Amino acid sequence: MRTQVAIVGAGPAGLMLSHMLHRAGIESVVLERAPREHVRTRLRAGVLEQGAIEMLRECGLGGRLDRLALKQRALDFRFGNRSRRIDFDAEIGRNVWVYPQHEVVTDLMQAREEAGGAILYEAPVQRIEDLDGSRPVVVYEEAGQTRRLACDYVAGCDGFRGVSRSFIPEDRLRVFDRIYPFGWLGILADAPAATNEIVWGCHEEGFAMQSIRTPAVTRLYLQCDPDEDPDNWSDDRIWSELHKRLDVDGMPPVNEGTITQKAVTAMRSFLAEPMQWGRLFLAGDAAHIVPPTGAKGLNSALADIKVLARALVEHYADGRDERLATYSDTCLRRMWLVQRFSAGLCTMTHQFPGQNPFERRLQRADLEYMTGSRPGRLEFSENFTGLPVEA
Ligand code: FAS
Ligand code: PHB
Repeated sequence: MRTQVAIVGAGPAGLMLSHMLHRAGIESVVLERAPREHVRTRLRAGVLEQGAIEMLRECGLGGRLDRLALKQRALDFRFGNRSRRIDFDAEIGRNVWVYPQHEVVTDLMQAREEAGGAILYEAPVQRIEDLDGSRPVVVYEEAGQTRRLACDYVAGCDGFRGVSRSFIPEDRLRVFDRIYPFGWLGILADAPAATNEIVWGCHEEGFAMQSIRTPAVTRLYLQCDPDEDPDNWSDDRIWSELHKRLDVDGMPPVNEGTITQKAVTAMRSFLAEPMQWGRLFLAGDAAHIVPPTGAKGLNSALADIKVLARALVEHYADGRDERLATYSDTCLRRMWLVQRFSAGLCTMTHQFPGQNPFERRLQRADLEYMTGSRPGRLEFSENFTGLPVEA
């Protein structure tokens, strides 16, 4: 089989690239290891930056998004028994929207299927050959048979545990990694959120968050041990910790409801350089991971795809390859700023084992400055609502 762009992985990065290339008349084939419904229903990110919302709308994917996405005008920080809001509208005039990742994936799958897009599920990629030539070949398995897909370019959109990154020679690949000594216990509860805003509890007992999925479903997180077993957390224990870490005088307490989903997510900062090798281009979690604190995982994947799609369109439409040649530099310049923001927020808002009183007071001073000063509120708002994709 042959195509112009072979895409490994049908997560948001892979599907978005396939959609954008199709709109420019460029052929692609998406090869996905997992079954379709597994990919579509995975619960992950919840927040889209303004740039991601605009990108989805510009690509004709604004339909359900404009009906279901919940615009967020502020983020409410809770510490020292007080609520301190950072108002994005007032600080920067840009926003984020709550629109869960599985909805984005559903919209992308529907768009590709309506357009007759080639997405092969349960078709794991085993290896990629001839990346340094002009005709790479992606070798994958389908229905027990080994098959070969010849192409012009390969987009490695296969996530952190994918295979694409391994085809950059080990002596040329540099990885930067930090593993945090905590994770998040994430729950879904059948209850409207107590306030219509994302709330962060920066408490001495640990971080907590109230986010939203729909007007009737709340997404809540609790800092926990990285290898925590969700079954160790009874519903009573969960609600007791959420009240302790999020409730403050003068604000509605956390709204309890039936817990319908519990899972623990580990925390990591990871970045691989370069993000391209020969005719292979890495995008999204295949190249970088951030702790979910700053809500940057999904948004960074879409930002990479905006750069890669534009570069491939310029190649096929005008024969111009400058953007392909500088793809990695363009994405890494932005990704290091995203890593800085995500790691800094994680460090500022979470409790670290063995932290001494001086370090705890520095954390509190950081929170006071970020929420209590105009420069602090502006810097948070600029990063949280999304940095420019290409400087
Ligand atoms: P993905 O991992 O989504 O997709 C990669 C795809 O490639 C998968 O479907 C996989 O099956 C496929 N694949 C892998 N190997 C393959 C092979 N050999 N052949 C073919 N296909 C292969 N981000 C946030 O912003 N906020 C959050 O709250 C948040 N929570 C998260 C919770 C969890 C448990 C996880 C794992 C991630 C979370 N993230 C969060 C980050 C997440 O949203 C990612 O950033 C986002 O899925 C990145 O999208 P992709 O790069 O497309 O990678
Ligand atoms: C989420 O809703 O999953 C979410 C919201 C805000 C964050 C991180 C995650 O900062």
